[in-house]
Amino acid sequence: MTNPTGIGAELRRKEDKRFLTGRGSYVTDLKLPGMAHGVFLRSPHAHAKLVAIDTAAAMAMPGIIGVLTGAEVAEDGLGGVPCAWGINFTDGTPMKEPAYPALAQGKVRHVGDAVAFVVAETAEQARAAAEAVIVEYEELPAVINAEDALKPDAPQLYDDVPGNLNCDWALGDKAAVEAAFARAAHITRLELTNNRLVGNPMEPRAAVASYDFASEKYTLFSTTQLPHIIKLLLGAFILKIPQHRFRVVCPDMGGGFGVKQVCYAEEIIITWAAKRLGRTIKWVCERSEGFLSDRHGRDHITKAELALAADGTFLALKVETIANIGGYVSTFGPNIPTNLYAPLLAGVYRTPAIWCSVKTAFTNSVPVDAYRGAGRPEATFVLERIVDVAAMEMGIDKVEIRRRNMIPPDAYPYQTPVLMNYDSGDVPGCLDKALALADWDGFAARKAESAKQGKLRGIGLSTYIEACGLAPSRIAASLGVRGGLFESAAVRVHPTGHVTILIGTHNHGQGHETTYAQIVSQKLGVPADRIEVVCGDTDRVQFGLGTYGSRSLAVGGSALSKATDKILTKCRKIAAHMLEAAETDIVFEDGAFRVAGTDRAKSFEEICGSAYTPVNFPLETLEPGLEEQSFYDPPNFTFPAGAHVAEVEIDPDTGHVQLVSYVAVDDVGTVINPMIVEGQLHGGIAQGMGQALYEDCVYDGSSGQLLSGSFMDYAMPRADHTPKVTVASHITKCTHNDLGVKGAGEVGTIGSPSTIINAVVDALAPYGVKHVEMPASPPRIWHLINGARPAL
Ligand code: MCN
Repeated sequence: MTNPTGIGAELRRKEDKRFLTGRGSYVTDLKLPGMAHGVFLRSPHAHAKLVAIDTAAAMAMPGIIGVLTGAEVAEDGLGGVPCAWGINFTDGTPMKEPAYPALAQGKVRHVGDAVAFVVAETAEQARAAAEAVIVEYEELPAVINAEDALKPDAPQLYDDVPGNLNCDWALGDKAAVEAAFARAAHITRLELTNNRLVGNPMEPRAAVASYDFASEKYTLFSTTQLPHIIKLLLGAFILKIPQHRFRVVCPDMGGGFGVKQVCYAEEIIITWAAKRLGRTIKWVCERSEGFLSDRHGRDHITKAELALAADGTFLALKVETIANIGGYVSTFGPNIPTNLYAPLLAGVYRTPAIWCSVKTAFTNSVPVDAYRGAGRPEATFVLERIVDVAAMEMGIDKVEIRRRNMIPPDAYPYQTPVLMNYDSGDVPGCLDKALALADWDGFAARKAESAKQGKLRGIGLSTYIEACGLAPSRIAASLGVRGGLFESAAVRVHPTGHVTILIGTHNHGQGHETTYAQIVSQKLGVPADRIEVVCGDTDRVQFGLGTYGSRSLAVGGSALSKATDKILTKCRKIAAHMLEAAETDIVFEDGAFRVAGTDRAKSFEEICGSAYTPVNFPLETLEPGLEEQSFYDPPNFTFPAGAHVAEVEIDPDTGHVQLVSYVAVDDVGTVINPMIVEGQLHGGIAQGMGQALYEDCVYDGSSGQLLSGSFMDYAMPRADHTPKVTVASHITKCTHNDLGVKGAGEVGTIGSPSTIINAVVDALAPYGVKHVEMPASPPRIWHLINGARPAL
């Protein structure tokens, strides 16, 4: 019998009822007794010496409770903002990791760097007092562009980081690549930039912190994707307090997109200040403040070369990237353009030799960290762009060149030359489906139709593969993760048969309350509306490493599956005892435990009730209660993959690009909820479209001022920019988790920028255009069409 709320059901999201009726509970909604309000005073300069800070006038302002600066931070020996994932130079020495004080000390290194925390009875009073803090700066020259930062005469951000070089990192076999280039029939060269982005989750960051002097316990409510990691990093390593005296809670959250997966200076300061000032404090980030202090994403400059045989077979790929990591090392910062980038440069192709070098550079800009896809969209962009250019240069059809080089389904498991061992996949199958759904062969007619309207039409194709489901601890540790990367889930079955799931991932838009309930519903036969999911509270959930890297289902869901199996095992024992049968004779079907081949059965609810009323139990062998947990560390990443096709129309008079259709065929393994996966795809593709066509984080190169610091200058994609998106599945199951699942949270963002830019370049083929930088904005396209230099 099919379970209407089990795996594969198109169940509407359980959590949406409270969101759509305004009953969500967000950090910003919190009003705690005696709560004061904090405001961060931020540097207006990109690079300056902090000469003096005078807080006397601010301390005399109405309602003021305290003004804290780097001096107090130093006085209390408070540790700096931590990095959880380090990288090494090619000679094995660790990256340069200068101190990142939570309030600036001695210097500021980007506009928006926090210099003081002002606390008052109301937010207005705190803002007014912050205006009264007098900071004397001595301005220094700034550097924003990562390539410039590495030049010999560039302004130096740190005395102990020569040449602003955080790390010079490499992966792959350079000698093999050079040998392949020496015998190549053709070499395609491409220089490209992956533009800097601002995440802009719907809900800006916020935090409320308190300290209870009786229990000596801190509580931090924060908009974070990883409450337990914050508890560990901030509690154990920065505040140096016992773990049981620190609770971190993230209730409902309006999106994260990677921006909220780091340990922020603001979280450190507000928690420390709550005790130091003896008050519960709330801080809510303004949208414009978020532009200057949320982690940014991407920002690469790359030179890529692809060596090919005369028939278009890929022989080797060489990639040299300079990645901007901003003014400080962020929690996962240097790891994104290295470990999450270079190992994905093989894509879905059998390129025998790959070498990638990455220089990570400090600049006077906001620190760069994860943004949806984190490293993998950048790799896909390099690869899928250079493949298109190679096809163009060699006169080979762009579908055909991909087919000739693709890993065939029977070659899995497939070991790439850059670390990854793909366990399963069928990208040629995805490609066939995508081309059919997009009516690839009918494009010429549509192009002719557009031409009649005076429009240029282009079609673009891209494949992708990504590594997600972050864990595996052992692989992650070998790549520099400072700690494990597993996940935990507990299943508590109540005497009535209702179920509570306690899980270490965090739901902030992905629909976990629904999909986790579906997994348990499938296994226990309990309808999903009798199952609740608890996450985001370190005092309630045993442990967890949070949500990022599309890991929640593959790692958290697998832990949940294992914990639920343990419940079933115990239920069988109870049923065997109650039915006076051997445990091996008990089968579980249609919601009841039955003695095989008989009509003697006990319903799931009866078993649950018995678990809590064990009067007749053999208590020496069977414990009362029904609660199990599992800590799951997978053996490998999961590798979602797919093929996407986009069509664009360009107005040659204005340079405006309209995305007119988009087809995505993805392999995310077993689909738990097709509607949720489709929603994840739609959101991810909209974000990729944002990067390809609209969004650009622009600094003034000399002053270091952020020019795109509001929604007036930073163009977010809107609903009316988005065409109908056709989503389809082509499934191969993950071979190493029980559910056969791969991640789905980032695939849309990974596959779409290259697909859309490939379509834009195709439309501009009559003008001999080989590459278009992102975003393909109207001025940039207009200048390309009109033969002038590309504008900003
Ligand atoms: N799913 C499924 N079947 C699959 C794969 C996934 O039904 N085969 C479901 C999952 O059960 C889950 C959702 O799809 O409900 C996404 O699952 P998963 O791929 O495990 O990704 P995570 O839940 O770990 O989410 C993280 C991912 C990332 S890294 C970013 S960034 C991102 C994203 O998800 N940020 C988001 N999607 C987002 N969606 C919203 N609304 N808001 C964000 O901030």
